[in-house]
Amino acid sequence: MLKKIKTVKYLLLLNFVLLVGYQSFAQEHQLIDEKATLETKKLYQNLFRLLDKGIMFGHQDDLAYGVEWKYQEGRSDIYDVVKDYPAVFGWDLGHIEHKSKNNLDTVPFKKIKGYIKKVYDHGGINTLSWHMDNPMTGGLAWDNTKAIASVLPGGKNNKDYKEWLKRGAKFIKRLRGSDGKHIPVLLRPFHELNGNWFWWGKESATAEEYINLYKYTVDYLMNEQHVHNIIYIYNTNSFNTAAEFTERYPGDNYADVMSFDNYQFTPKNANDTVVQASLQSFKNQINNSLSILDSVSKVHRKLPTFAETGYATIPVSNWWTASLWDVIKDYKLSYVLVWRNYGWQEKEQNFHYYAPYAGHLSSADFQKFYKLKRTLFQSDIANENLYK
Ligand code: BMA
Repeated sequence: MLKKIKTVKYLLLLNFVLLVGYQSFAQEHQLIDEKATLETKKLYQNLFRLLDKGIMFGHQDDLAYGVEWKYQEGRSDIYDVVKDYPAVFGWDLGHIEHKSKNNLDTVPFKKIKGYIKKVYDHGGINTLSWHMDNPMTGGLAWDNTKAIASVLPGGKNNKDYKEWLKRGAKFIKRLRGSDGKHIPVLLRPFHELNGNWFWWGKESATAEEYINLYKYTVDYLMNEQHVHNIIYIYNTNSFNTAAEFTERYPGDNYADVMSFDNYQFTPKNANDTVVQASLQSFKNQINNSLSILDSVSKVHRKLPTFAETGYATIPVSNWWTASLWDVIKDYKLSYVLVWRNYGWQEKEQNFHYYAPYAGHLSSADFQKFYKLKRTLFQSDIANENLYK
């Protein structure tokens, strides 16, 4: 009798242990790359954890240059305004496919590598986009001549395309922190997929072609080039419905993060009424997109993020708190990233920047944005041990 009770007790305990074990396993967020490095897996888990804490702020090319300066050690337009760095840093791989020394925006890859290391050493996050040239014509990414069929197996550019991917893979694999570990990066291949401006865009590819390109690329990086420090981001441009957002989704085995890009625009010399209307329509649009992203990413158990946004030259002084924050604050988002602070563009005869710099008309409001409890900058995440 006693023996029987002991066996029952033992079985109950075993059941309990298995159940708890299973639950914690089920709660783990699995990367698509089963062989991802430990640091990459940890980062992914921690990014989900941070959703409860707030939204990280990101800036493209932040450490490389800003409005009216270039390559000054430790400088950042964001730092100049709030005495803190962004939490997320974006970099672009465009032209790595040609083994170029510099990326498409003339930033040396050697420098990018150094910045990525610095960010990682300080506990920050790096994300990569890749404005890859058109493999059919050799033109820029914006040359939307059809090209996808030519790079897939059987196509005449398949061999060259594999070589291009190999060059990107080499760069990513060689990213190491001071601790000697491979630095995990969030890669956003073939971004703004439903726009019509890139050769992988909606105008130049069927949904099937896009999905094949995306899958082929991920498989090649992961299984042929053995790159295991990548978290993959699925990224659209603006959309209105969930069906539109997921039309070209490659599937749960091919993306870790779901995201979109969406900017605010106002026509040149717009009067106040036009500006106000555009602020409102931006908010409505983003609100709708975020609520779709929120529910779709939950269903697919993927990390939601707002991969690119901004308002060129930020001509509205309270844009950060009254427009951007006001619309994103109600959502759980990993980060929001604004595009690069290039400065004066000679050819276009206009300024090109999306973050404030010291003395900019929106910098006081950006300081307010910085002080909000749920906006996260480098100092907020440095102690979060995101890679452990
Ligand atoms: C665009 C602009 C371009 C740049 C490209 C890739 O939005 O900033 O000047 O070449 O991104 O960074």
